Amino acid sequence: MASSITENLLLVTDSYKVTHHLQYPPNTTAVYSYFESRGGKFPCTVFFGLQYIIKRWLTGQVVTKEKIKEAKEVYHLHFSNDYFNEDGWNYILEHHNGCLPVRIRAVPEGSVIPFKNVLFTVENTDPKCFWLTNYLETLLVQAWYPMTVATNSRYQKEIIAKYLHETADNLDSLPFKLHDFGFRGSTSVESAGIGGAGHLVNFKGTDTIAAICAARKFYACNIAGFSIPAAEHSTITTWGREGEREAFSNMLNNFPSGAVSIVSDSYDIWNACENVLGQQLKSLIENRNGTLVVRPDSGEPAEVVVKVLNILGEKFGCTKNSKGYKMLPSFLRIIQGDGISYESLAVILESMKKQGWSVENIVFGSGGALLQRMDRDTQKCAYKCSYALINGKEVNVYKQPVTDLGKKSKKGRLTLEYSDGQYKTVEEGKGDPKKDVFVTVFENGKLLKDYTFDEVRANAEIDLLKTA
Ligand code: AOY
Repeated sequence: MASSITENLLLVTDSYKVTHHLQYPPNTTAVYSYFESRGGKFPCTVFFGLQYIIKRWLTGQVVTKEKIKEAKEVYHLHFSNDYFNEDGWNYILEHHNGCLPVRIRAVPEGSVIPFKNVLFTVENTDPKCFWLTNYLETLLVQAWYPMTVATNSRYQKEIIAKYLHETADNLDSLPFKLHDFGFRGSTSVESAGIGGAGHLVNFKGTDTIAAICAARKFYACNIAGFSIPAAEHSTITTWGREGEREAFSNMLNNFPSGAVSIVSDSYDIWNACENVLGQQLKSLIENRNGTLVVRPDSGEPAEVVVKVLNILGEKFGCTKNSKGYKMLPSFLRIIQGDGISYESLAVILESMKKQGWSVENIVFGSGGALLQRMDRDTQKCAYKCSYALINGKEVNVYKQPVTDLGKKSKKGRLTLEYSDGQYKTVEEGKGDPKKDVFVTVFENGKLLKDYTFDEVRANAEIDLLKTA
């Protein structure tokens, strides 16, 4: 039984690429391509996820007699013709033992790189396999997704850090301030795992177990994320409208210690906060050995959050922290997991601050906007050929469409240089190898560099949290 749509790398490409081996100039012996973010929503991109793709699809004997046979059949039917490069793949099987004669060089995973810089390069290592470099584009460009999730999540970390810095005693709670609710809104278990791991590069709170599995399997991380017991509407509403108080007290009693989250908007969030939690269950909450996290889940987030804080503050009392902002008692917090995105976050944080509430009081949950509401254009990710060897001559290859100069591509062999705290892509092979930050991560079927999740996290850490 096949465990996924296909295990056959020969089928993991766009149809047209199957025909490209017949289209390059005669005597092409090298094709060299690179991946970049050409711009987009965020000025820098967190490089993350290529290692998953390499381990999942490219390492070891990925070409077999059976895979060639299957691909030949599929492409014969698909094109009603025999465009499939059977000889080329048989050559790899026979001369490379089914391992890919390709080199991939990349910036270290977790690096935060300004757009318009090269992030990785790909080239064939056997002159007969010039066609393979861009056959792999389809698969390799899918790195846009974990990178874009990690990037969007990191920019949310930056905003939260800024507001914590202004309104909280310290930044200790930052790693748990944005919790991943996105599993159900992802398009597949695989996507949730990959994207959720992108979020965990920046944070430690997740309900997306697939992300924990991805970090374990592909980044040697024993446990990348944590969670706490939490209610969903069904576990509250099955007690009936008149049973909400009993549903709440049942939660508090069945989880007598530690943090527990109770979704409180099933009927009337104001009544739930003021009367049920703030009066009827007040002493149960105060005497419990842990933190109750109240979860509103509807309405205009910026308004609901402040109103819930005001009610809870009135009922349970509050203090002022070292920055002069209001704090609920330590056994009481809130979590807003509805309508959270990079954009809405800033609005909510600002409205909390304006009304004197420390951001320490809240944790955010995010689903659709964290793992799904983005595409390859969010960071304008692209893979382009920049160099070739044709008839033994080096050729600088580029595109420069008059209809969109933003799509201009780089020329020649590329290095990514770091000096004076700045990244710069140097073109046409003119780079200084001593300043090059690229690492050869894959060559001829072998993974040459294996990043741990801890290394990725350290590379991606925001400046406010960096310890000298
Ligand atoms: N989880 C913190 C722990 C998680 C969740 C997951 C969709 C949690 C809710 C909570 O407190 O309330 C998927 C919606 C919510």
